[in-house]
Amino acid sequence: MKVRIVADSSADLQTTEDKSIVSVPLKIMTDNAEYIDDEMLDVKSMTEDLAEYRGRSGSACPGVGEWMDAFGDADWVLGITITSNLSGCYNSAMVAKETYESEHPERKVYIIDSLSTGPEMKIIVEKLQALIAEGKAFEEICEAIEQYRKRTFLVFCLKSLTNLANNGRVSLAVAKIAGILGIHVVGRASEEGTLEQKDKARGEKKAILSLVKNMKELGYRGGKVIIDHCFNEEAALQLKSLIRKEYQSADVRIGTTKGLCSFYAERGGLLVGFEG
Ligand code: X90
Repeated sequence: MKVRIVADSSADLQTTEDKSIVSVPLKIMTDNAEYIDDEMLDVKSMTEDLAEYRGRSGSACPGVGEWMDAFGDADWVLGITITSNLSGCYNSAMVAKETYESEHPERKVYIIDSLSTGPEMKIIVEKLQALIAEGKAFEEICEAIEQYRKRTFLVFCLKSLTNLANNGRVSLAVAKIAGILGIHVVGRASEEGTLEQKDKARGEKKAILSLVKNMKELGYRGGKVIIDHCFNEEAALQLKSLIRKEYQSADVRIGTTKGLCSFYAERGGLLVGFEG
């Protein structure tokens, strides 16, 4: 029995050696270059290129064929995508599911629309791994993960929303706030899976305090936290120590954004997935 977790690359995960997790890359494009968000991508040099670049840029989700390839020959596929409200990933994964199941009637695919991205997807993937390890049946896993997702959340802090605004993923009004020097936009993934601005903070210190406040408002009481940063380890460490000051035994881990989230969160951005 082969079980596989498949996540698009906005989850900031990489394909594992045993292929128990497979990452399906999105692409980032400019007029001069195309960056494939896989393990070969040099995220640092992409971010540096983009900081210099003044032309159009955008992203593209994987197609049905790429999802099918990622499913491989698994008996059970548990897939997870970035929010369907900002990307076509979920739609193409669902078409792949239909095709895969009709070609192999004995195999099963479940696709989760995370209504989020980055570290919240990581937290859901970890829960999937635990459910699989417990030896649960396919339907039990699907049911349990739907329950679990009700109490996972994503908050973020961004210094620039230029790429989000240029690609129509956030309103120009919100993007302009972040354009003011030193202002950080603090927000969350809304229940509909869109960017919801919650606060604007002058300076990083205030932004980090606001992140903690927003986490608590969403019911954070010391559960698991994953912080993915875009070249801002210092802020991630500050946030971690602030959380640990109040919740000494909390499992708080720090990771880095891969290509897609680095493109949209931009340098300095923090994405925080957690259990509420
Ligand atoms: O299909 C595509 O081309 C991908 C488009 C993705 C657009 C949004 C990416 C957001 C990345 C930014 C901050 C967190 C936002 C959370 C909203 C649910 C990260």
